[in-house]
Amino acid sequence: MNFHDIINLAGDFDGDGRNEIFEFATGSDPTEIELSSPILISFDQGPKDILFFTLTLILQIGADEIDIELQSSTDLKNWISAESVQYLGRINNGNGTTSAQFRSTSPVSTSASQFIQFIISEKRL
Ligand SMILES: [Ca+2]
Ligand SMILES: [Ca+2]
Repeated sequence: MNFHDIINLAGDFDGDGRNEIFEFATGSDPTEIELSSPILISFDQGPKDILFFTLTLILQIGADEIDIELQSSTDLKNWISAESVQYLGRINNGNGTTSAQFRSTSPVSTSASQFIQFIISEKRL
């Protein structure tokens, strides 16, 4: 970000480790250091007390210029589109953001190591 309204999406004006496109996508302030994470990790209890890995990502409502892709990997080298992750829906947080929830389709107890990453990019028109 600079003072001429030309934004470098890869820049990090406030130095909090979140670049400008990430700040925009998650609804955080690009001029203030954030202390809370927009990504929450938990476990969701399914049928028969089976646990599933669950991710919640806070997103800015109306950030339609952004594409978000979910990818998974078992080795942190090879990433594929995350078909093993199910989108559960969104909850409106009442502050201009929503919490999008995703759940692994593999129970924790039967899963090998699984890594998830979000790819946030500018939508190509
Ligand atoms: Ca930042
Ligand atoms: Ca910030």
